[in-house]
Amino acid sequence: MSTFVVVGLQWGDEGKGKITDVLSAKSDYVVRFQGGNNAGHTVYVGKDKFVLHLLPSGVLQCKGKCILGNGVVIDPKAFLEETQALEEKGQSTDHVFISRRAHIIMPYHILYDTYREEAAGTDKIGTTKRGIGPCYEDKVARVGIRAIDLLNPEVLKEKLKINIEIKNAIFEKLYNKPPMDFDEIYQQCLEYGDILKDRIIYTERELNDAIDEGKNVLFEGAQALMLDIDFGTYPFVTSSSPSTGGVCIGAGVPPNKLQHLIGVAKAYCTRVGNGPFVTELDDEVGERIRTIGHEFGATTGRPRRSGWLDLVALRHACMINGITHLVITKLDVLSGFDKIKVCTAYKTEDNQEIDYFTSSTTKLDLYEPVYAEVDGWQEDITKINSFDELPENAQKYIKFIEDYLGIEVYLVSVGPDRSQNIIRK
Ligand code: 2SA
Ligand code: GDP
Ligand code: MG
Repeated sequence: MSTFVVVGLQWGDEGKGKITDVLSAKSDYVVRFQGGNNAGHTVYVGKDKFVLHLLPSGVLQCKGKCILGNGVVIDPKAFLEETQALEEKGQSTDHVFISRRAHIIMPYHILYDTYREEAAGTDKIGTTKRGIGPCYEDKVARVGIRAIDLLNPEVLKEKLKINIEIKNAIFEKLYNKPPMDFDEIYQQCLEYGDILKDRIIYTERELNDAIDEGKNVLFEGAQALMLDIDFGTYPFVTSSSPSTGGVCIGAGVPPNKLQHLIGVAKAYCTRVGNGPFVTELDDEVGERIRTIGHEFGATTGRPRRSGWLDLVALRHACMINGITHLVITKLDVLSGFDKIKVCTAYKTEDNQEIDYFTSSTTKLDLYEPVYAEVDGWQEDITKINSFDELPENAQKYIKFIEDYLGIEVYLVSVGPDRSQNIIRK
């Protein structure tokens, strides 16, 4: 048995795509277990840039199968566009499959997401408007349409009719928007079913068998723990569980089969979308991090908010995920700073110092970061591939993180390319 789980530990965009790509060369399976095409995972192969949204980032390297598990929400249009774009670049996607239990993002989910965000004004979540939340809402409300339903015209017709009736009423009453046409959506879904029929398979049994047979299976998280529906900065979160625990629900693989729990964090923090961010820098330092780190949404192109590393939040993320292997990415972006700050505690509105992550989002907004300051380094570190060769202060920064979290950093990433990694011995 050889299983690996890669999850994000901050607010997404930690570089999970790159790490998954590197690890997936030896994988027999690469599996997404939550989220949908809200994700943006960037992988560089030489000068070629690939941004994966719905497909696993392992799709480029994995010689076995890539699976979108039951916990993923699938927009068939996005799926077809993404597979086609990869095929046009010479990358086969014949090895990509979808769980029969996965829920389908319908056009009304995207509209609902969009109308709701627009109507919320400044209170909006800042979603990617890909219909993710409304699709998960229908799943939990037990009215969702699953991949398997695309293959059964009668079942599909019945479910779609009810859904469209309800959504049309909501759109008209709440948002004064025109109704959607049942026939158009139904015909489109039948077409999707026809195109995708050979890719829609029974995945949980196959995955469990593969693990029992000792195959390498890699589970790839999208978004990150601070966007987790339960443990993130609710309600400014996504609608799934991007934690290691999410694998069990979103792929049908039990906890005792999950071995290497790899958490990915940036050497600083970013967040795209609204919600609390204690270490956010709204100044030239934040701008410098955003510029050097190219911090712009890989799906929407939105500028990412940026700030210093928040160890209080990171410890919370490591605890919930049970991280066994920590990866720190983008250390190269911090080269050139005289001093680097790192948040070790929060000062509450009544001047108390706390070092745990609170569940109250409104309180988080009032907290101030308590910083430790470490000396920076000036050298370009992008070509270094052994820890001992890193500037002494860069080593000290990594060790500071390890000491605070009590977890060893096993990989430091110093550039976007597959080869720019320092693996600790
Ligand atoms: P949604 O669309 O319902 O999942 O949005 C809810 C919140 O989750 C955040 N979210 C993300 N945060 C970071 N990266 C994501 N993927 C793209 C990327 C985002 C982009 O890789 O850059 O391009 O803008 C992602 N997906 C969802 C979202 O910002 C909301 O805060
Ligand atoms: P993901 O959503 O976690 O997969 O991350 P994204 O792909 O959205 O954003 C991470 C960005 O940082 C991408 O453009 C990567 O190519 C890039 N990247 C990943 N690791 C490193 C690194 O160590 N250094 C630098 N400079 N860029 C990196
Ligand atoms: Mg991303």
